[in-house]
Amino acid sequence: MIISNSKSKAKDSKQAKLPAKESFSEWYHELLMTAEIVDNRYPVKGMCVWFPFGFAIKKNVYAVIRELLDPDHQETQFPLLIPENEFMKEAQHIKGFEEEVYWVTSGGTSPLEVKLALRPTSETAIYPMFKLWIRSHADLPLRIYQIVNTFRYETKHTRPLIRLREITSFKEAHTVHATWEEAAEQVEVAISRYSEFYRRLALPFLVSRRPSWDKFPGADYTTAIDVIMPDGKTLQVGTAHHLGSTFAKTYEITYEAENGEQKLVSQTCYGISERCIAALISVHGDEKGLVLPWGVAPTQVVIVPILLGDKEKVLAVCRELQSKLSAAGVAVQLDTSDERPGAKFYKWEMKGVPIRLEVGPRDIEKGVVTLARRDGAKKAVPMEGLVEAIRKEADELQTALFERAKQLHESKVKEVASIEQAKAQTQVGVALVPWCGEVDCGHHLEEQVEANMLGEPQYQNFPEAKCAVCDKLSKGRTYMARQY
Ligand code: 5CA
Ligand code: ZN
Repeated sequence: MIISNSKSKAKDSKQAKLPAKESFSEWYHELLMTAEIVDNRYPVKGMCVWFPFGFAIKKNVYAVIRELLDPDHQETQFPLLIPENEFMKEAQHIKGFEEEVYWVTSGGTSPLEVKLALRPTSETAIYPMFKLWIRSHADLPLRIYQIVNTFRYETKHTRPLIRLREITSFKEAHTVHATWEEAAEQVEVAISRYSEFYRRLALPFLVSRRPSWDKFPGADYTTAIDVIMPDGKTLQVGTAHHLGSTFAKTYEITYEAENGEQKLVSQTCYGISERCIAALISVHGDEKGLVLPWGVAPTQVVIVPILLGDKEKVLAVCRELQSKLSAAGVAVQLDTSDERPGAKFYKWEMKGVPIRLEVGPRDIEKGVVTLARRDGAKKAVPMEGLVEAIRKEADELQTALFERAKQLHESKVKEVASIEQAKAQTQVGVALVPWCGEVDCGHHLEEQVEANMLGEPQYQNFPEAKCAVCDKLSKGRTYMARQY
């Protein structure tokens, strides 16, 4: 057991109390340490250490991403270092990342002839290779992804999992297509895979098209997924970019079409980072700690023996349950440590374990166990058919978590008509603002509302309304929020 901070010395006997979730920032930082997700004390700003327990959650979460991408993407790995000449080829891209790049300038005591960039993202590492790999239409579409660390010298306030200088778990997918339209379809596919991913985490989200001034450097357009955090600020937890042929031109990525013509490819890229874990723990967690959906919990069921009366008998029954569940593929732990049951409850609640089974002499007499779900539901369940009962509870927990999160999400999004209303609403959540789509009106909105434009909601239609700035009638809307 890792001692994560000075307070945890006392946590054996008492409930490790987190700050109220209303003080979200304090709650978040305490939770990361007390539940042993990441340790922010590493002596380089913006770089965190995964505790083994946090890493176990991350492994499960990224297994879901892999499961969703693997049917039609190939996982791969490119080098971390990018030669300056390759990095400096694409002007728009340089402009976007110039201030964020770490450079390697020497090998030992010898200055390098060509400086090497630590990838802030890997377009400029991957696309020179795509030029070599792609010859003809038969090589398309090409879809690859890698899960790697990337480095960004962020100048805004850094935060564990949210704004890092070393992003440890950057999942970046890069696809290549024969036409612009096919690439546009791929962006939709990316968004639907990400949507499924966040549904698996029981997280509601917004999908919007970023305004032109906030798109990815070098992209034709950017579609983004945002989660509303408990304090009403939004966290961008995934983006899909249509790159058009911008990089294809720069890196000369062409293919021979069926008629023998050489054509430029169209490309997309889409990414997710450990921000998904920040969203997961922030939305579902409570003052007792983490609340994890069944599918990503390192421990899905914990068995706590209530050692009264015939202790050996109780333990024997617990062990039998443990092996039964384990054989059914459930990640189960039997807690035989010598803490009191109450202390064990607190400990496993902090770890977000979805289901706790309490087994005591009286339960055994009745042929039941006491099942407590992390969202509070508690009941006696017959030992006969326990595996099925647990699966049903796991499904119900998933639904309950999603419903609770959805209610909160919906309560934080409000349609407004004016700049004043937008300003008030973005203090507590997300404002849906009528916007004619003009760039000038957009900039005016951001300045006057003092919040960011997330952009146009996707897959929704709205009736005509007056633009909050110029009064022009249009069906256009934009989400506005204070962003992490
Ligand atoms: N090459 C593209 C697609 S892979 C790209 O780099 N897109 S990005 O810049 O939008 O990054 C992808 C996602 O990574 C973002 O949507 C955001 O969720 C996450 N991200 C970006 N910067 C950071 C950071 N400093 N710390 C943690 N996550 C980050
Ligand atoms: Zn307008």
